[in-house]
Amino acid sequence: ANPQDASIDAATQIMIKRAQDLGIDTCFDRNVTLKPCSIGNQGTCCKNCSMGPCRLPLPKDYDEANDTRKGICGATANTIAARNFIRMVAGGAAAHSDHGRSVAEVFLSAARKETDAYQIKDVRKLLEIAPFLGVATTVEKDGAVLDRDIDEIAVEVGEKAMEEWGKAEGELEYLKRAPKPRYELWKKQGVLPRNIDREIVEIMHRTHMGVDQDYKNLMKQGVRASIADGWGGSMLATDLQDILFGTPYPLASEANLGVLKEDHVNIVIHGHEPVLSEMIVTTAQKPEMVAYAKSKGAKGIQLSGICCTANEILQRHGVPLCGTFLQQELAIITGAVDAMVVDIQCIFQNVANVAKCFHTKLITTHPIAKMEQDNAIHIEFDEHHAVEDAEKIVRMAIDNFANRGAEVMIPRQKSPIIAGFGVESVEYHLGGTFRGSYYTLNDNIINGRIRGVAGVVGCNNARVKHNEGHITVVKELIKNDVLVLTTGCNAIACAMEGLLTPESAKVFCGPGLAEVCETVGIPPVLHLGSCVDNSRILLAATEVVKAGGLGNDISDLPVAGSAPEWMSEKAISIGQYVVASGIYTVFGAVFPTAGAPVFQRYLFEEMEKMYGGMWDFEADPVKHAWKMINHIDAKRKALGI
Ligand code: BF8
Ligand code: SF4
Repeated sequence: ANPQDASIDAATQIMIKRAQDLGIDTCFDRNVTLKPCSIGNQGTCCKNCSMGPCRLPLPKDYDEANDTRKGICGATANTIAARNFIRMVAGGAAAHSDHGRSVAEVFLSAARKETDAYQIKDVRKLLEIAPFLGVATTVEKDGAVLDRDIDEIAVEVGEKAMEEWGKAEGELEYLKRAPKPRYELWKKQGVLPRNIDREIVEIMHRTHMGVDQDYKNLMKQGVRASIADGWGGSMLATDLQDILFGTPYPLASEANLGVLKEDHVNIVIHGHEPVLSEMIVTTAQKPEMVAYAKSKGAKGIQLSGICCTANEILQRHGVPLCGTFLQQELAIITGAVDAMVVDIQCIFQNVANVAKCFHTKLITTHPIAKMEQDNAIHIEFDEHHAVEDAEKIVRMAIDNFANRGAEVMIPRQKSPIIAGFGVESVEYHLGGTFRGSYYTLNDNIINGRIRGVAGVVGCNNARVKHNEGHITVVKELIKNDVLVLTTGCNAIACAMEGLLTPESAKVFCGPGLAEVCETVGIPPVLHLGSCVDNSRILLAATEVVKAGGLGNDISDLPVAGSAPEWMSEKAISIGQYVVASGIYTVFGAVFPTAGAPVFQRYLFEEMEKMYGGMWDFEADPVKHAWKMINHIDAKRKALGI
């Protein structure tokens, strides 16, 4: 790969070149040598039974009225594409929700005081979410209303939360967090999730050979499972993490490979679940650990993060971001990483091969995510001996400092950032004293200083130039007075590019947005956390609806969603719950239904009539942004503002 074609980021280009000089292949090189299958790419390859794979590419002379394509069993391109699409939803919803379940389990053992490694940190948030799970926060005694014991509330919240994954009857309690009209709409459409696990299992059943053969009915289940992710598993993950580890508030830090320090022990934490990373952060800050590092000749311990774990420990502790999804191999190629600690999701198996070329210890920590390579060390992390596990990992990294080779090369690039926004801090900065908490934000949207709000999120994808889509889309939006909320790898990309600072408003924003950012002192791009924290975007939208003046439901708001460089199944699940929540959502890179135009039209057009939100696809990032801006303008017009 030519480094200049592979990424817009200088540090990334430098490290790709270094990898090539050292004869180590990275995803950027494999992107050149490994071509994607053009039929799978279109979503029309079915391998759900062994009579296939049945491959139905879009013919050159495609004629919709005479589309006779079918598999051995007769499945049409629409059926196959819809089945594949909702299996992606199932994969994504499972990943987010199983992460949420792990957090809920730790939460419950903390509430029951079975572990002293974790405690309830944010009581205010506990009391805020309790009613949504049907847990009372007060008791009546002798005619007086008294506050209920916090420990008791916490245990009940934990138990009720766990039930969301597998209750026998009823529906998800947590859907009560959505605006009422949205909830009623889901009810009318018959897509209220019963419990999180069941909706995912039902996708696997319905897409098994010979079951559901109507793309509309398949999508109904896709929508239902995605809602169980966004308003269920992901939202519970965010809220319970906030209660256990603290609700984020804005703080300063730095981003990009340049945060690694040559004279420090570098521990890079990579993955998704803060249950592990929180403990490593606490441990690495202990004076005895720092002293131990010094005894081994280092000046201290430098933690940094990759992927969503990076966002989690950034937003709560200010730990710097080392890089995005596509920079995971490059971090090791600096030669300065003494340990890379991984848990679940978005971890390249090739990091083990790269680690072999250096002194880096690669430590896997999760029972469901191991590697076959023999240099991967498995230290299973468990909430019951979390402190010991974390100490073992940190000591291993410190002991490894002395084994560094001569060939350390850390690119100097890093950018200052302000991160750690959330529903609460947006309220603090853009709230008002009358008419609801988001009044000032709504007021600025109504008076046009802020044209609209966009959620720009999601992955990097080695098939497109690293960060180019992310940065072009976001810059075009803020230039046109659209406030951007970001999570996931888009947040890291924006951080590296210097867009997460209040000062960037003057340079990159249109006059209206610049004025608001300057007055309030916020960046034009607000970092809201990891991918499960897209639930913060849903809740912020709900607050905007509640504050009034912009319609009655999320679908009335001048807002849009985007994932310019998506690659994961999680992104499809997110996209689908955002659409089902009433938000127009544009994806870049490729769209996995291109081989089934009728089904694709269902997603891009018909869905709007059902949910007020719909999918779209645009690979060109400037056009991509303008599709969003045009949608925002249409919503403004409909509101008469
Ligand atoms: O959950 S944005 S590449 S890191 S999947 Fe993965 Fe995509 Fe990054 Fe986080 Ni989200
Ligand atoms: Fe082919 Fe049908 Fe089997 Fe899919 S389920 S592989 S379309 S025969």
